[in-house]
Amino acid sequence: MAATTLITVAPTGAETAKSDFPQLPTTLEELVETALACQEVGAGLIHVHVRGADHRPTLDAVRLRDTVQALREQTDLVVQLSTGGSVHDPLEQRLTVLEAEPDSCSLTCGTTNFGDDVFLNPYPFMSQLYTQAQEREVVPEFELFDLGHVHALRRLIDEHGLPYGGKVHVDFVTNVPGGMPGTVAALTAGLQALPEEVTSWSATGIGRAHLPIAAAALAAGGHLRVGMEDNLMMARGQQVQHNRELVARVAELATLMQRPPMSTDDARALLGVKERRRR
Ligand code: KMH
Ligand code: ZN
Repeated sequence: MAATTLITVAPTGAETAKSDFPQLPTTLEELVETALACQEVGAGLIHVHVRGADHRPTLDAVRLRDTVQALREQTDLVVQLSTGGSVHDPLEQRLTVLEAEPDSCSLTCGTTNFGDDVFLNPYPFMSQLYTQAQEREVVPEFELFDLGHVHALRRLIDEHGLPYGGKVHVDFVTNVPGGMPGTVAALTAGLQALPEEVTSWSATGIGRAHLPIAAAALAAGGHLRVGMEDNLMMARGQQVQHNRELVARVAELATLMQRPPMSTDDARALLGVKERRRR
């Protein structure tokens, strides 16, 4: 079991509207402030969805590049861009995210129902994203929403070999309406099916599954993802005011479990990311 815990913060996502939740960080200034505050309390990696001037999700190339650059210059966090985008983003445009040269990118291992929408990830798209990430020396994080996604990861590794950096890090995204439930049983089934090439794993629970999945992941030796992308409530009737609160809460839990937050240097080594910082 890892002696320390990688805490990923997913501060924004693509689903919540700024008008509904004004404390959601959507501008670059808010994102950098959030990243620094989360780093301060134990985050090692930031999973980023970029918003436009209208606060809506965008895959605009300039904004993506500026965001990566600002986070890289002003924080020590591993910078991961979402290639999932929003359910409305075309596959072709989702591939262009890699041009912004993030340290890491998400790679969802299959199509899934997503509430009333469909989050589309056909195998040829996954395969293209995998090989382009290898070529561009970007480390993928495999997002697993369902048991079938674990099986698809096996196929990707068999067909294309290991990702850039030689590590295989996966993240179980549980409790999406349409994906695996946020239960210990589902998480355990996923863990038992992981390919032996997997070197580390984390988990998140959407909404009410947030805390139970964090506790289960810590107990099972995994790492954690939290953030407003996944959960907007600290408790019933108590909204999250800042992503820092979610990171600080699980950092405390991890410390209590004698697996305190991992340093950003250790996070880089764990994931095998390329050194792109100019310092
Ligand atoms: N916004 C979801 C449709 C990812 O970032 O790669 C997809 C998502 C996964 O959030
Ligand atoms: Zn995401």
